[in-house]
Amino acid sequence: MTNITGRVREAFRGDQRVDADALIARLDAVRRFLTAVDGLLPDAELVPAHTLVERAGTRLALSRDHTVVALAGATGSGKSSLFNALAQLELSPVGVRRPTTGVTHACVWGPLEGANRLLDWIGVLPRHRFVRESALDADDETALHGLILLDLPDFDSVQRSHRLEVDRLLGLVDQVVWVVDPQKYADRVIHDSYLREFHRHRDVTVVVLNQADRLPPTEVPRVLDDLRRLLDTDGLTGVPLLSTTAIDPAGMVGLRGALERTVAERQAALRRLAGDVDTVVAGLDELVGSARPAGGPDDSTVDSLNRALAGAAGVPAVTEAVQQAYRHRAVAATGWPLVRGWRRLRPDPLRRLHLPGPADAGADAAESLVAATSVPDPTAAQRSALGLAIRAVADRAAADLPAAWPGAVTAAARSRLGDLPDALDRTIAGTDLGLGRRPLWWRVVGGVQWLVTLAAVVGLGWLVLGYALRALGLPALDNPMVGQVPLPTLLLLGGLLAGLLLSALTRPVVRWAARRARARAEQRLTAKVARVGEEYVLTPVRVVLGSYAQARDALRDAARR
Ligand SMILES: Nc1nc2c(ncn2[C@@H]2O[C@H](COP(=O)(O)OP(=O)(O)OP(=O)(O)O)[C@@H](O)[C@H]2O)c(=O)[nH]1
Ligand SMILES: [Mg+2]
Repeated sequence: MTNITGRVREAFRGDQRVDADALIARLDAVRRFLTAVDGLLPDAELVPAHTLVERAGTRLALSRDHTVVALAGATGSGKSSLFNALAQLELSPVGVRRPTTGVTHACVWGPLEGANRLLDWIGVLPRHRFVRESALDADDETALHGLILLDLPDFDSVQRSHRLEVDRLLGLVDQVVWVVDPQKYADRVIHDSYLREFHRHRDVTVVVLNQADRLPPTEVPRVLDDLRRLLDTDGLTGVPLLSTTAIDPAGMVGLRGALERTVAERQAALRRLAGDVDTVVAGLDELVGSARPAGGPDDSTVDSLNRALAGAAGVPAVTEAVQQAYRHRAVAATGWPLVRGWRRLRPDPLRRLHLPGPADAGADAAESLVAATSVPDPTAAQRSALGLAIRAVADRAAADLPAAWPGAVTAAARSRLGDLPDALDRTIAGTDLGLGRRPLWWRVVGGVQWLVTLAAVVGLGWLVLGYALRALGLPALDNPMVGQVPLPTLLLLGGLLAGLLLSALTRPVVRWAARRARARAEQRLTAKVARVGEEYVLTPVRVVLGSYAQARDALRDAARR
């Protein structure tokens, strides 16, 4: 599985500009991703993406003319001193007692009004907001107009509340100036817990080695080299690294210049959010794969599902009943008339299953049937076969998906399991089993049976009459002869014989036609049951696969710088 964000990391942009529209499109893509996976993936994994979408939307809606820069670092590194030196006012207390700064202070260059909503959102209390705008030095400070500088508490604080405040603010500001001092610049806390975490925000990261005056001048380049090496290990190659001296205006020139450039570019907010999108996309990367998955399970898995559904729906029992019912009805219609009457006394096999009998047959009439059939409930074996077939559908459909998805696919495949028995039963009840019309040949054979029976009865009557007349000594009937056989005898024996012969000849035809009726019913039922499988099992699975494809495309778009 290739890494979508790998491309982002390779294509580090340095000072490349971030286009606001492109950023908004990437954020929209993250939003699309979240919509696509809603309810399918664990919420916990999506928290950073939700937070980003929410934060970015707010930040972009607030002033884009302001750049929020935070001074962050360990206690005593000189954040407040730098803050005051840049403001050229004693705004944030600098002390010897550690930690000194407990709440964030803000200094706004330019009018406060525009920045207030931004500071409300960031959460800097009004009494800790200051304005760096005076008529006297207005020109000197013009280059910093639009800057909102924050003096943060210490992130390595013994006070838990300080750390929480720092972590919260680091998620909101546009740029971070990490302040380190010669004693603690190699401290593990700053590198492991903070700088390394910010490697996707390289283009909004500045590192300053403050208190440079405390080092012999020849030592400064060596310490800077050492710090650069550590930053490279942190993944922060190429970030601006400066030395500063807060107590000397000359030692502030580099940092001031860097801030002026940041303010002039008005890119920090966009770059920060672009870095956030990179981070979020990288975190979501393992939730999507590289290959586009197939649209659903393969044909043979679907066939197995349909077979299992047919078994659970009682299709074999119904088709068996169709075959029997065909024979029953065919014999009742074409058999020897005496046998027919006896046949009719026996119940119709389809009626026993509460399926359409001869009178109410026909697809339209049957389609409206909602009442349950009496098709036997699925056996434990049929139920477990269905369970396995559904599982196989989910497994095959999710075969190419990353680890987070098979669970959602399986849940979708089983989501309507509870509705399946009723749906299958309604489908069976609503299927035209093909026994609605009485075939013409039944009527022809039935008619012939009546005729030959009639002939036999006439022959019998004739003979009985002849005997009776003879017994009474009356003149005998004149029996016409057919060849050597008298006509009444021929009618009786011929009629009986023809009837039996016709029955004997019809029987194999009925059996053959019953098998055909069964095959036809089986075909119809299987097709209808397959539709139930499509609606209740395959469609929910395809919906999840569709969501996956959308999520994957969306994340791809979000990764594209
Ligand atoms: N020599 C020298 N001392 C400095 C410099 N910057 C700060 N200091 C001193 O270092 C100490 C700490 O400075 P602060 O500005 O309070 O440090 P901080 O980072 O704000 O500390 P917290 O608010 O506790 O997080 C103070 O005594 C400052 O006077 C510098 O550049 N050179
Ligand atoms: Mg401070």
